[in-house]
Amino acid sequence: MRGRGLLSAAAALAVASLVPVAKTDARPPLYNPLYLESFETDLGGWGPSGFNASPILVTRSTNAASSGVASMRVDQDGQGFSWNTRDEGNTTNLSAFYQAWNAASTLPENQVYVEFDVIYHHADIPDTATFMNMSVYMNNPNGFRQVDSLALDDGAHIQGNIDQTIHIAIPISSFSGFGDRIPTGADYYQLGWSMNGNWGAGNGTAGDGIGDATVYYDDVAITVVPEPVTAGALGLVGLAAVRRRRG
Ligand SMILES: [Ca+2]
Ligand SMILES: [Ca+2]
Repeated sequence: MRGRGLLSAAAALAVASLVPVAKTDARPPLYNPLYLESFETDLGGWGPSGFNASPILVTRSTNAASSGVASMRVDQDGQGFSWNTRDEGNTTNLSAFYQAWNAASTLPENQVYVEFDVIYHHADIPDTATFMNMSVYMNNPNGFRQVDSLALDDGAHIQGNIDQTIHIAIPISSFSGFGDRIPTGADYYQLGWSMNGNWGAGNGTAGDGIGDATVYYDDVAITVVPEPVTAGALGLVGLAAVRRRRG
């Protein structure tokens, strides 16, 4: 009897491991934020990219959030890849977003991160899809660079209506291109991202719930890895510890 019980438990575990689980990876930025937008009062500088391939609608929403009560909602009409969102800091608006990029421009690219939460709320994603993912781009007078294949939402989660939140944290050095290419005092700095997936055809209008897929984004941040403790400071701490022990 006992043996059979153990076998059943093992079988249950094996079954459980095959069932997709709800994944909540929402978290505050991992590193020190130069810029943080949680969409609690408005969209900040965020809106449509202006070069989206599909009809889109970008709005502030309280349907889903990873911090506070609100997030940025993007409805895309019709499946496929489309660059949907954008913020732009420039020498006219001199926004917090602009100041953050200008400050980041003087740092090594592997110490500056783009972070945000991607919220897949499956009541707003057609069950026909077998995948959704995204690419992130940055654009400034030194060029357009991107990172692809981020934040995968697979068919098991989509068809099972199992919501998940995925935290993105990518160093600037991982964007395609090479060298330190964020210019200081640039005319403009842009950041944005795409949606992509195979949920079927649209009807030409975003936001009407027909042929649309919807994704929410929250806590968009530009962050900096904290300064490591210098070897000199570590040496002093070590010396103090030795002195205390001897004393
Ligand atoms: Ca929020
Ligand atoms: Ca539609």
